[in-house]
Amino acid sequence: MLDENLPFHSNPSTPKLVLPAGACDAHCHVFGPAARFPFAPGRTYTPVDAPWETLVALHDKLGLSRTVLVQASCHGTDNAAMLDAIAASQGSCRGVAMVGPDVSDDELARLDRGGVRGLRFNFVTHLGKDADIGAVRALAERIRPLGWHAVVHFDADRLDRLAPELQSIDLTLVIDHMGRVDASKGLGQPAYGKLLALMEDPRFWVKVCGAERITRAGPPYDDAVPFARDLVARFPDRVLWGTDWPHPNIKKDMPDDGALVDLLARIAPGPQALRKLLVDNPTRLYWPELATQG
Ligand code: 0GY
Repeated sequence: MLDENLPFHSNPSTPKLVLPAGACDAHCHVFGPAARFPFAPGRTYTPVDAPWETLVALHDKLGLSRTVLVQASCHGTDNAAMLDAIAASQGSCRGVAMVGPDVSDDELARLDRGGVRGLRFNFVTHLGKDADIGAVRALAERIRPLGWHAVVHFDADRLDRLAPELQSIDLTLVIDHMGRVDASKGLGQPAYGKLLALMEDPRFWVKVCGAERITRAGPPYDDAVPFARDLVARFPDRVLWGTDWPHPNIKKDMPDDGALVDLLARIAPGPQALRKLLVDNPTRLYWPELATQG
């Protein structure tokens, strides 16, 4: 049975935290509208329509001025909705695409011109079949000359198998949603230790969003926030954050995006940590032409 997603929060709060100029939502999605950008036939869920205009209005309210759209499995390898949004953004939006192993060089070049700066690979049970690691490795060779990176989205139970495979890939690798560790098991759990071990390798980055995904306690995510805070403290120059709007596959307690922004006061306390997380780090990865040296 195809899962129908819940609608996103209808009236998110205005955050109390004032974000730095140029703050970037480095993980969110546009979905559809289905009438214009149909969903993939082989998808495991049907999202709500989540168009670019709605995301822009949300970002205005939250104090975010730049965006990284991440292709989600419900659109498969058809990146059209994302490319359309990037084109409308006048340079304030970049993207992470999904492609098949047989993607042509011309298509990669077209995606690059369209603002794509990375490829995403899923290793998540509820999203269907895992990406083929051989294909990931082959694509890594092809996208390195473009200056792209790979975003890897995995369930924490894949870490034992995946860690050595990912370590053998010569590319910057960004881990989604804090490696989807189970927050209720605490910072001392083996899976989190394995994530930290991966992060010791400077090629790895991690997104410290996803508190609403790794929590078992629910809002205000007191079990999950310590993981994000710990990662920011340990690896201040290789962390990213995003809203994950419109929150695909969240089954209850649809997040208030304003409250997610306010969590940043606990995740990245102090202006320097916040600026690295929201401005400097996403600039280096997605707008390298604007990054200052040193
Ligand atoms: C996310 C998380 C999810 C969905 C996808 O590709 C996807 O469909 O990533 C999820 O279901 O956990 O990053 O948006």
